[in-house]
Amino acid sequence: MKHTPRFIQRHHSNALQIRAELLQGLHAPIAHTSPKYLYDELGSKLFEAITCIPEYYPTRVEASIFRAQADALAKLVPKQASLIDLGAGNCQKAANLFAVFEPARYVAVDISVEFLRGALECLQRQFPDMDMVGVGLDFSEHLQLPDALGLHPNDPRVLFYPGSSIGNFTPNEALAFLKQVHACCAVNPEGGLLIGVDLVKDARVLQAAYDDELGVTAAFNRNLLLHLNTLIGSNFKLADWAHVGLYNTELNRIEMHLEAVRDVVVTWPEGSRHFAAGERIHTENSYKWTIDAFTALLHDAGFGQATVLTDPQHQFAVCWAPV
Ligand code: AVJ
Repeated sequence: MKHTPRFIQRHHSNALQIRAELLQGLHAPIAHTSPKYLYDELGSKLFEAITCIPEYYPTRVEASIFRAQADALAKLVPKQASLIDLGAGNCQKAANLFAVFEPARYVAVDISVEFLRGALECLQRQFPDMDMVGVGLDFSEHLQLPDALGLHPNDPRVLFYPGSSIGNFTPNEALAFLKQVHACCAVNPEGGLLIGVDLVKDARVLQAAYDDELGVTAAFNRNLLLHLNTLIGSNFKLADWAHVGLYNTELNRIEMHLEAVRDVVVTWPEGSRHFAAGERIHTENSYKWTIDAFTALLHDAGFGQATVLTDPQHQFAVCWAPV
């Protein structure tokens, strides 16, 4: 049977809520924005470019683990499952695993549904027999898959959360999120979670990965200002802001900030804010985990004994956590 992809758009927050959330963050003593706003159309493309730069090892190392451990993964992950890809982006990581997992259905979930559309249509042409659904959904607060998906409770569910996106959550938020993921795949005892996580390592390696020489990460971060100008009608000027990517060794996290290079006043329809030279907007955290802390987290979220696959240098880990 030849399939065409279906698309479902969930609007969790309307323009007014987004505006209120952003303004609240911009007015806070330490201004901050949610990392999800890094991903407008250009932001998603810039992130794709990041995955190609020499210093950004996570994507490459994770792919090498998937390649080297394909046989082990084929034994762990159930076949004919619904493969639910959280933050699918260009869908390439999941597509590379289709031959290993033989999913009956592919559900691509991403906040940027427009980015998903092209990727999924292209993929459907390569795999005409697979049922494919694209879901535009912000699952960062609540993971609630729409009923319209028509997922059968009897089909095993494999949730796929690669790339160390889990690092955007604080450890407490990560626990709450993984509990929801567990509830989602626990409908069938064969289900589970396949997740990628970036590991604690030499600060210089981490720092370089988030402050690359070519300046792609800087462009990705600074593009947020252009997105904000569109979203709230502000007048951020790129020339006033510099990218900061640093490793916070106490909290085991990369932090991205935008730093005012001079005194600036930014205005938008409802108000304005003064930023002194050197003042920052905190735009992202990317937590790094140890294997022990992460397997404990999976256990606390309700999963069974996890299998951890890693690269020879222990830079990155891929974990299969059965329900
Ligand atoms: C998409 C959240 C996994 O934290 O490494 C890359 C985002 N930010 N460079 C990461 C990101 C700056 C990325 N995640």
